[in-house]
Amino acid sequence: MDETQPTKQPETAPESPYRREFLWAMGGLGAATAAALAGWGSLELMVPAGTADDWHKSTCRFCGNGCTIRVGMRDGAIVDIRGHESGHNQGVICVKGSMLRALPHIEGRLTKPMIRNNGRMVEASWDEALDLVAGKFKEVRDAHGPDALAFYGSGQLYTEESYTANKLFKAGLRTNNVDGNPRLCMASAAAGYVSVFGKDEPPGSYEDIDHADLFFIFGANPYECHPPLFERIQRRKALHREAFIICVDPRRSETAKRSDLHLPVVPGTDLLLLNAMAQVILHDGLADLAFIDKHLAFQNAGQSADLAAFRTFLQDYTPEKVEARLGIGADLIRHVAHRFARARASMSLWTMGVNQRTQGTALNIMLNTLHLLTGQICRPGATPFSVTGQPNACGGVRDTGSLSHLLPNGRLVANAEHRAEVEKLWGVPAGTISPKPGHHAVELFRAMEDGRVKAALIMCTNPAQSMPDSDRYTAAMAKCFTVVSEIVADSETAKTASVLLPAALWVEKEGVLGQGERRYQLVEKLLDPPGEARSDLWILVELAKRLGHGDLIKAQTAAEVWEEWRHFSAHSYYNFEGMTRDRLQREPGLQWPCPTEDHPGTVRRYVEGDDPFVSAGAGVQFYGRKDKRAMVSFCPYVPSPEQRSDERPLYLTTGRVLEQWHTGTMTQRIDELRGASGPARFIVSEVDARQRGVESGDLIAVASRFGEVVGRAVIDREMRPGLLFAAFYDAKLLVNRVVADHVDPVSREPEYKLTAVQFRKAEA
Ligand SMILES: Nc1nc2c(c(=O)[nH]1)N[C@H]1C(S)=C(S)[C@@H](COP(=O)(O)OP(=O)(O)OC[C@H]3O[C@@H](n4cnc5c(=O)[nH]c(N)nc54)[C@H](O)[C@@H]3O)O[C@H]1N2
Ligand SMILES: Nc1nc2c(c(=O)[nH]1)N[C@H]1C(S)=C(S)[C@@H](COP(=O)(O)OP(=O)(O)OC[C@H]3O[C@@H](n4cnc5c(=O)[nH]c(N)nc54)[C@H](O)[C@@H]3O)O[C@H]1N2
Ligand code: SF4
Ligand SMILES: [Mo]
Repeated sequence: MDETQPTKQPETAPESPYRREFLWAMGGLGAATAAALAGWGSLELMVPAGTADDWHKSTCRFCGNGCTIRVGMRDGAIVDIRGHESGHNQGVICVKGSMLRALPHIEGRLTKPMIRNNGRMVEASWDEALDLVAGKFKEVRDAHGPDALAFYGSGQLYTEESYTANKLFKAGLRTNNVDGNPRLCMASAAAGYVSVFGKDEPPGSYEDIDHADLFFIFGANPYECHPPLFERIQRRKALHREAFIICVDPRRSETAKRSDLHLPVVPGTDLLLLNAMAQVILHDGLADLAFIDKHLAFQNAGQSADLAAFRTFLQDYTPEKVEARLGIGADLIRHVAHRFARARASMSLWTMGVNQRTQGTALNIMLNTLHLLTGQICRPGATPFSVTGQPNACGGVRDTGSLSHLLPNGRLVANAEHRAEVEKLWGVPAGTISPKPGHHAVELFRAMEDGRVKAALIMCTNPAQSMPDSDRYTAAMAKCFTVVSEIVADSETAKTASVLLPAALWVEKEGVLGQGERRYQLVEKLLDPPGEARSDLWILVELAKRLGHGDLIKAQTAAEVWEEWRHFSAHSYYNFEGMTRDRLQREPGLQWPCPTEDHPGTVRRYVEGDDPFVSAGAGVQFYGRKDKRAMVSFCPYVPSPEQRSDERPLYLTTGRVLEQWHTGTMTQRIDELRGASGPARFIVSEVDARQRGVESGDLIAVASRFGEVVGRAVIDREMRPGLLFAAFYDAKLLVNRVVADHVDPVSREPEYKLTAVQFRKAEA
């Protein structure tokens, strides 16, 4: 293993900081202002460049924006972080990225393996811990079969780690119970792309922002969640006056406040808007009929259909028929449909307001469909774009097929041909991979609850805090033999673990991250991990040996796994064989397809001259499906199972704030970030608060049919009545105890965005 020697690749120093760069580091111009207003210790960030002795190209480990950064080091420690000017993010990073220098030193790092003994965690050696885990896994498999085992991973593991875990469990232990937090996040986006294009991952790139005239931001809050993207949109607008930003969000989010038009839809109803826009586009002659004729196919409930049938289907969704339920007037719907279709280039950007819905797949299909109907696709600036949450949900999990129904590069567990291909590439006997898809995330925790799953390896995720209906699933984990690989000793999940394994984080290990625009970037090792912490790859390799699968998991270092995986990809449309380690070290990321070492990577997919898989003379070709057409499916609106009633007259919606990452295990331990966001609170409207005699700062009890939590309320004048918002970063609030766990029937992603609740003033 290359665990001991940092693989440093110094670069030249960045130019000295100037004001704009400082603002970039603050998370976009607007974010800088917000941070200043929030009393953010802004001087913290003004470490002048030059205090560092050497600089290293790296990648931020937080969000799916995947910012390329420079890490400044002195005397073996990280002293500075800057955005990399040659990166796709053009030097821009946000507050979380700029605080990465503090990450390795957060309090409470786990430095030794721990084993639960009579209810107490006691320190153990690696040999003791790994022998115990391997022994228990074998015992469970022998007594109950391989499907009593499971792996629950993360879009924050490196590609080499997810790939190895997937291979070990599916081809070694022979269970497809491999799932992870991308199921809670990107599953609906992936299901949408596969349904429409036959292949996952977006056709366009961030670069499209520089060409778009209309930004259709739908169920996303990039001002807080992807600040450099929103800054790029604002820059486009500053340079190009016609650019127009529409934001569709029931909440007046920070992004909505900065948009030209905010459509505050009734929570959970926005498929009505997309269907109505399609109706208007076809009715008012705004469709690109030549494009439709050449490139699209239609289906209704699995049966082949046509454009005429689609028009008829949409008759139920005229603006007049949807306006009352949607909460947006018919004229405004028409106006938006016309703007979308008529813009020179329209770009849609969407995230969890769309994916985390029981109609998440349908919403994704319709967002892609609006672009197809109008020909707003495969041109600079014209593209549907699902923005990704985690730094490696795309590269590490979707592309490697590390979900329970998938095999690498878009192949399916249930498809015999796909299994045979993968068995051949992995060099295992035919019939090794089980034909039965494993459990998706929610089902996996239910299987722990009722004993179908008896032992699980959980890596780089904190489901006790991030799963919906979290009390239920925390109890389920406590019943199971759970092995948790973590960087801190006291995450909510670590508290339930049978065995805790200390993990190296970010630049304490090496690996590839694949962000949201098909771009793969290398993170090189710059620091040694504390104590006995080891990389997740090392843990998987050592476990494989003890489970008798050392022959299968031959590649043991990140570089060796990457070589195997790069060649594997050549047998698919995900081909990135041209991304050698050497290129990834030199270049600030490459976008696949990238089949050869001299290929520059693909900015626009399905476009001739850019995408190497498009046939000569085709212009645009949706080659992902056999008929080489994109598929439009009819998507009837189905109301959410969570409906407001007299008993629970409000919706709780949940999400994120700028300075905090997910369950807060990292960002809550960095003073500047914790100070900036403060503790998590329930944001309530003035009307709802007054009705219940609640003032800002009061404790309230919020109850759903899943549970009750008590937390502080903050009245927000701009909050719509009937809606509450809370972020889930605070272990003292644990809002997911009340969040509903209904899933989308196709993607199996939970509907975090809608829970019917009541609240009342609570006593201290
Ligand atoms: N600061 C920060 N940034 C992050 C993360 C983080 O933890 N912190 N996490 C990363 C990850 S993994 C992810 S997945 C992304 C998430 O990024 P986003 O999806 O942008 O963020 P969320 O806050 O989850 O939700 C987005 C919006 O959905 C809206 N919404 C709720 N219900 C509905 C609805 O019915 N319709 C519509 N149209 N909108 C609705 C909410 O009001 C919210 O403003 O962020 C990534 N970036
Ligand atoms: N209410 C509500 N809940 C949600 C959502 C929502 O919008 N609302 N969003 C969902 C979404 S989109 C997502 S992506 C999930 C995220 O949910 P989680 O993945 O559970 O949240 P994280 O805090 O990112 O958990 C990562 C864990 O890995 C640890 N860690 C960090 N680096 C490493 C490493 O290198 N190795 C190992 N082994 N451990 C490491 C961290 O300390 C942390 O405990 O939350 C979901 N839950
Ligand atoms: S958190 Fe996201 S936006 Fe912020 S620096 Fe990191 S990758 Fe960039
Ligand atoms: Mo996510």
